[in-house]
Parts: sequence; C-alpha cells; structure tokens
Amino acid sequence: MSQPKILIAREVFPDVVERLRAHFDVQDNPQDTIWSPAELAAQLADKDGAFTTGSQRIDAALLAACPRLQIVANMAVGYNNFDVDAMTAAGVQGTNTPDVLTETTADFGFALLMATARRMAESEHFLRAGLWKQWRYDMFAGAEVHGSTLGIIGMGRIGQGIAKRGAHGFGMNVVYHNRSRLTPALEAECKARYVEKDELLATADHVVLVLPYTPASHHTIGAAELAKMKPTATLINIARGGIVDDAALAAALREGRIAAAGLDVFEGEPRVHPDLLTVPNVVLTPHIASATVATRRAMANLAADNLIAFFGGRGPLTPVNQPAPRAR
Ligand code: 8YV
Repeated sequence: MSQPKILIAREVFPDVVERLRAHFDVQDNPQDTIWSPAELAAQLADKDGAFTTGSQRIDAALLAACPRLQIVANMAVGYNNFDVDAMTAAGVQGTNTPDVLTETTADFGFALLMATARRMAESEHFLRAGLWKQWRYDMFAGAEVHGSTLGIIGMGRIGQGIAKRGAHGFGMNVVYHNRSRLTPALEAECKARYVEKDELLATADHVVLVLPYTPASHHTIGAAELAKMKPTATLINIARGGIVDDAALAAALREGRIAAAGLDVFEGEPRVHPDLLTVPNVVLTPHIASATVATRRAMANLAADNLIAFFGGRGPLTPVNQPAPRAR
C-alpha cells in the first residue's frame, strides 16, 4: 500500500522532516517559499495531509480544491488560520499544539511586560545612539511591576501562566476577564480574581492580552477601551494581531493616553502599522513568544505526532474539531 502524501507548508527542523519521511511520502519546502492561497491549493491538490505553521488559510475554497486532504496539523496553538466549520463540514481533521508552548509563551509575555514597563528598548536605543552623557534622576523612569495590578484578558493556559508569574513571583494583584470564570481551585492557584472587562481596564496597571482571535474578539481593544485605561498603564499583546486596533493604539501612545505598549503580534503582520514604528514608548517583537529552540522543536514534533497518530488509525492527539471522516 502506498504511503499517505503529506505537504510541509514551510521549512521546519530537518530531523522532524526526516521523522515524517519514515511514515509518509513527504513534500517539504526547503526553500521556505511563501505560497499564495492558490499556490498552496495547487501544492495540496494531491495530498492526504498537511503540516502548517499558523499562517496558511484553510477554508472552504481550498478544501474544495483538495479532495484528498484528510488532516491539517498546525504547528501553533492558535488556529485562526482554520475555518473550523468548513473543515468539519468537509470531513477534514484539524489539530494544534497546545501545552508544549504554555510556559515559554508565558515567560515571554512577562518579559515583554517587564521590558515595556521598564522602558528597556527605548533606553537601549538611547545608549546605542551615544546619547548617554550622565545620570539624571528621571532618566527612563518607568512603571512599577512588583505590587502593581495585573489585568489579564483571556485566562486560558498561557493567561494562567502569566497570572502565576505575576502573583507568586512579583506580588502583583491579579484580575482577569474571560468568556468563562475559572474554577475556584484554579482562581486560588493563580491568585486571580474575575472582574468585568471595564473594571479590568480601569484598574489594571498592566493589561495583558492572551485571548484567541475570533470574529468576536476582533478589536477587543480599540479607541473606546484605550480611553478606559489609566494614562499610566501599559498594554501587552501576545495573542494575535486584530485583537488590538493598532491605529487607535498608536494614536493613544502618541497622545500619552496610555503610557506604553509591548506588542509581539500585529494586524496584517508581518506588516506593522507605520505609526507604531514612530512612537518611542513601544516594545515591538516579531511574533516570537513561543520561540525557544526547545519549544519550537516540541511544537514541530507534536504537529508531526498528530499526523502519525491520525494516519496510524489512533486518532489525533490534540484535535480542534471532530469531523466525520471525509467521503473519498
Ligand atoms: C507560533 C503562535 O509561532 O502557537 C501560536 O499560536 O502564535 C506561535 O507560537 C506561530 O503561530 C507560528 O507557528
């Protein structure tokens, strides 16, 4: 019997490609070409499975052009690149990579909060530019982290990781807002208190966004929400671009309506709103919250494990939907 045909949509760790070659007829992408939707559909037309990395749109049009496709394994915990309803209707399994990136991503969220509150990027640019001539009492004086109020919007696994770092490591008063409340046991573990979104915006010194991107979470933070925040507050987005209205944020930063922002994700990335590039009080990073070598390896291997388990008849390890098998 011939092996299932798999497309690896972007370049990934060579040993993970080799693992997949032991099970499948693999077409990889060693030149790391970024395919257009039409090119991706053409590449997938004769494939049984796909390994994707979070930015390849899997929708009804692509599924119609790829009748053999049975599974798409995303190397990302977020799967807003999937039209899950279309995949389920077409009988196509989707999988993601939860858990393996939780702690690393929470570490980065906290690092971005610290860098933003303590103005690390701005002050480094100042030093590199040769502008540091002497000490000044207020030079790059930032916002306090320890003992301040941390507001987390989106209290899944990563949000909980950030809450624990804040509460246990930095003595922060943690409030959160989420679609559903945590159990009392989890609230106690995170030392976090549920509040309505408006209360969180009005009281938090640092607002961290860790919620999934869906039509309902589009522009969760726009001009109206920014107006509710303290002028001394910082905003951190490690979730997805589109959750923040970047134009409104740049205006709020320029006018001092909030103090600073730390952004790892952007609307329309890798493009960045030009106004964000010209305000000084932002820390900007290129979507690297999960980027440690160990975690990226774990994510790639979990995506591969999902393909191996699925075609081995054992079912996917971390499914995002439960389709009936595709009629072939
Ligand atoms: C990924 C992420 O690096 O897992 C996610 O949802 O945002 C990042 O960890 C990115 O999606 C590319 O795989």
